[in-house]
Amino acid sequence: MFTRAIVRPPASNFAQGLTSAGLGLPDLEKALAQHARYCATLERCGLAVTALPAESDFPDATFVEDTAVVTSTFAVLTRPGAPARRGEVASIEPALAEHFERIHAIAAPGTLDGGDICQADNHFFIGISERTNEAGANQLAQLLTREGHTSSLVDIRRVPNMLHLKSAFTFVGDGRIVAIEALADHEALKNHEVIRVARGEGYAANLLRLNDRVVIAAGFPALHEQLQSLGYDVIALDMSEFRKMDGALTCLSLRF
Ligand code: CIR
Repeated sequence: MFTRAIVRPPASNFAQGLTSAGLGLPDLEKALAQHARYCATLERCGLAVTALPAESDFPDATFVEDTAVVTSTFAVLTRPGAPARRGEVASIEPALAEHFERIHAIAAPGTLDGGDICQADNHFFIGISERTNEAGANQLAQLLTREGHTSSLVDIRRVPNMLHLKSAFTFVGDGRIVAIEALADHEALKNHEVIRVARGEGYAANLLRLNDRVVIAAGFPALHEQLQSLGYDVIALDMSEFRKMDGALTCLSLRF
């Protein structure tokens, strides 16, 4: 059960963030409207939303997920792989301190982005990517063991155009992972039922299971129907402006 979320709206210089999408510049007003609908959806799913102030020193700071890994009992401050994003962690810490007594941190030379961490009940998949290195992944794995969780490492560095692990797969609950073709047969997923995302719908693999509902990006009818036919109550959200900055649904919040 998720009861809370932390978000941060995009700042006026959102378009100056990092991106490799090649989809053009985002429209700030549209992004703010999409962000507001995103927050309203979290509330509709039963989460109390804390919105931190926009942070114009860090144009990617709206992607709060990358700054921490949060669970129901503890949090881990990350050390983002992109040097330009490292300063985002400082202002997340006080927000987390209001809710968590135990806050761990990833230390140099480790780097880790929250987008590379996929929790599936008691198990955590840790992506090794352009942003999360082996040192960061191993630090998190050790912390998780101490906290009573299991984890496995998934190297995505050879999967083309994959910024983070959760761009490639996410947990939809009920023992199921929604994955792009390139990772659907990965050894690490052998204990899960894999829902394969159709070619051309890869962006939709990043979805959110929030209590009784599943939130997906709008415009991906095959996955939408597939999830509905499995009995999920699906909400679709237009994510166009965040996609232009390589962002997707999970990136915009920390949920616990
Ligand atoms: C970045 O390149 O860091 C941002 N423009 C996008 C981050 C997306 N975050 C995520 O998938 N968790």
